[in-house]
Amino acid sequence: MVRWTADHNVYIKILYWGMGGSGKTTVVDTLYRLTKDQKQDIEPTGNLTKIAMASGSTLYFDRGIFRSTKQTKVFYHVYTVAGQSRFSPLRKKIFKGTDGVIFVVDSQTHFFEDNIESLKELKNITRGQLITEIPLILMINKQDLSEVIGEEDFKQVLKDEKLWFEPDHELYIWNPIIYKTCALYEKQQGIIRSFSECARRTGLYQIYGNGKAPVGDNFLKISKEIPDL
Ligand SMILES: Nc1nc2c(ncn2[C@@H]2O[C@H](COP(=O)(O)OP(=O)(O)O)[C@@H](O)[C@H]2O)c(=O)[nH]1
Ligand SMILES: [Mg+2]
Repeated sequence: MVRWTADHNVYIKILYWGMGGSGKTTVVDTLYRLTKDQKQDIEPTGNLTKIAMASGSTLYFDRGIFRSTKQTKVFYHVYTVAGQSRFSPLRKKIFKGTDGVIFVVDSQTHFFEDNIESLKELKNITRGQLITEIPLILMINKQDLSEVIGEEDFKQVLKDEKLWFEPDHELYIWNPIIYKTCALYEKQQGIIRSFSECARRTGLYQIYGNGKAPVGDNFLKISKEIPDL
């Protein structure tokens, strides 16, 4: 839920979702380091909050707050969930109020089914809001490894889950973009791009769609002139 405060700041909540071990915490770490080191569209304000088990797995969640460097009143609250199945009730809580979801797939072929299970849980919690009210972006992560799936493989999953629209559908323009990524800092790929696209879409849903996916001729006409958020 996008919140406007009395000082006219805007808070947008973006959630990284995916099976345990897919790389969500690493993505946010790398996003933090990249935006702290160099001038980017967002910059971190404060440190990351991480609550982890001794093994390094996320126990509750991770959180970071980032601020748009172009629109300095826009802040992003970025969360990751703990992916293990026993944390399901907790994920439901963390999901509350989410404006945009970045689904992190572990691309290794042997995890294919686990990713689908995680997507089904997300779908269940969001009850039809994905894409229609909550923009969805995908990262097929760990592309630096061998034996990994490609965009087409996961596009088929989205189709099977009715999270993909054909060209004649008005929601076609909001089909999730599937980014090939590597979350490791040294080899990072697609980390900023995937975040920026999710952030951009959450902004457009608010400004032009009143919290829903903006559609129709009017939106298509103006969409060409929309500046970067
Ligand atoms: N090779 C490779 N390893 C990754 C990548 N992303 C994360 N990892 C590793 O996968 C493990 C789990 O990552 P983590 O971020 O804790 O996953 P989370 O459970 O989704 O938060 C860690 O050992 C990471 O270093 C990636 O893109 N490539
Ligand atoms: Mg984690």
